[in-house]
Amino acid sequence: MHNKAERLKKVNPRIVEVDSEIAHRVPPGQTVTERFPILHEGEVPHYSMADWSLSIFGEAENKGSWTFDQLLELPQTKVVCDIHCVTRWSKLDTEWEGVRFSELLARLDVSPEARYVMVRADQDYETNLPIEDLLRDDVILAHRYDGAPLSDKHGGPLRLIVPHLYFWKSAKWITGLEFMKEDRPGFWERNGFHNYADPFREQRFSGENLDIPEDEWLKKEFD
Ligand SMILES: Nc1nc2c(c(=O)[nH]1)N[C@H]1C(S)=C(S)[C@@H](COP(=O)(O)O)O[C@H]1N2
Ligand SMILES: [Mo]
Repeated sequence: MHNKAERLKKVNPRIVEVDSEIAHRVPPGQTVTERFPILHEGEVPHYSMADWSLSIFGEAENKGSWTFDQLLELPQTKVVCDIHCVTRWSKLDTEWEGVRFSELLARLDVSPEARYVMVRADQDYETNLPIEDLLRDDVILAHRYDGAPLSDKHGGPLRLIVPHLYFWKSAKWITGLEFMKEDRPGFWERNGFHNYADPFREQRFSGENLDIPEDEWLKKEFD
């Protein structure tokens, strides 16, 4: 671990060696960075807020859509959490603000038979999660990061934050929530990644390990 951090530090001076008291917060195989990598499929979308909405599909009585202002009228929550990307970077103590998924769910009258959600997002991105996981207190639809409106690159105007799973489950640029009785794999889940994605159990892949070099994320864009 020490050697790996030393090696990566030569490439990127802002890799952090964590104190032993907080080492338990870093999942196996992860390196902590102070920077904020920017990772996604496709181009960064730009929206006109007058046209933007979040749509509800599937097993819910209250289908239809929510404007940004309607979401802002719901109770707002701040979450400070660690995030872990499957490409092996983690970032500690990130601060987000938005609406708890549970607050929105309470207003949707979802069928008791619905147990999964497909989170739909731009650009042609989707990811699946059990509703049970989304009901945790620290799962939010975030529109602010680090005290400022969420930037386009990091998923603005609205992204999901699911701290306890690998960060690909935290879809940026969300456009809809589909409530489902049966589970169905999302974009990365169809492409070799684990269906559930617990970083502390290193649930990176569903079958054969995919060969992701440990420093691949260092070649991407950062804030
Ligand atoms: N819409 C969308 N959301 C996405 C992705 C994507 O490709 N498209 N990539 C995921 C992955 S793999 C990661 S690590 C995080 C990266 O978020 P960040 O760019 O804010 O660090 O977004 C996740 N959400
Ligand atoms: Mo990722």
